[in-house]
Amino acid sequence: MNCRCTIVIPTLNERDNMVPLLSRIETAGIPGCHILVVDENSPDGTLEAVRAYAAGKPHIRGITNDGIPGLGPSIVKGFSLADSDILCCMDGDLQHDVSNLKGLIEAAETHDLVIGSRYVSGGGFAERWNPVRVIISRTAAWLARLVLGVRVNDPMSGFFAVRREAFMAIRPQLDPRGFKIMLEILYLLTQKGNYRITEYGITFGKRLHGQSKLSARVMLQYLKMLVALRRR
Ligand SMILES: Nc1nc2c(ncn2[C@@H]2O[C@H](COP(=O)(O)OP(=O)(O)OP(=O)(O)O)[C@@H](O)[C@H]2O)c(=O)[nH]1
Ligand SMILES: [Mg+2]
Repeated sequence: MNCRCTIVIPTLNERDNMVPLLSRIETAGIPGCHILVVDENSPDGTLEAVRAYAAGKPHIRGITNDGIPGLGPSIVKGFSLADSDILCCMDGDLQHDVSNLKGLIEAAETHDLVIGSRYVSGGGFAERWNPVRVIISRTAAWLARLVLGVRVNDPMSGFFAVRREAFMAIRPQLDPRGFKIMLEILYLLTQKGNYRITEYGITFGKRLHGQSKLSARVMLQYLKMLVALRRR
């Protein structure tokens, strides 16, 4: 998979979102772009839908996460398999707007980490978000800044691009069970210093099909991750 950019899409029960997402990415006009879907054994047939769509398209692949289960390990697995210069991650639920993809990837030509951000100029929400979710998101971001000292507006983002060289430099230090992998990458690159990090405005959409995986357990995992990272 030697190409300029690989877009890694972690999935858990996203069958109905996959064909619209893959076809939107294909028509977005991103040169030399490959897509790698890393599925968590979804019982709803997500992987089958991806493979059916990808038939005869060598630039699209769907694999199963057969290692440590979870979102973070799936992304790390996808990034580790891709040998493109730029590694990009986006959700499989259509909440990440494909029209932001080209700009995000282009910004990674001159930066080591580009964070798709809802809270910088050009970023925002496609429609009014549930106020409880806004409070959870803002609090989680504030905690990341407080505990880890990261100076970015949207440290929780799952829409980002990282240069492979930078990813490989911190790969041995990543917690294989890691949860908010972008935040972990950001923290490790910041600790090392000398990496070019920027935020790029993205529009965050509403989930159309399938269910959110955000739960009290996920929030607790996040708090544990902040403490574990800080202790390292
Ligand atoms: N491979 C893998 N993918 C996952 C796992 N959990 C969630 N995902 C995928 O990761 C992406 C983000 O998960 P979401 O549940 O949408 O999380 P979110 O966007 O923070 O929450 P919502 O705004 O409520 O949708 C989606 O593409 C999910 O299908 C997992 O354990 N393994
Ligand atoms: Mg989502």
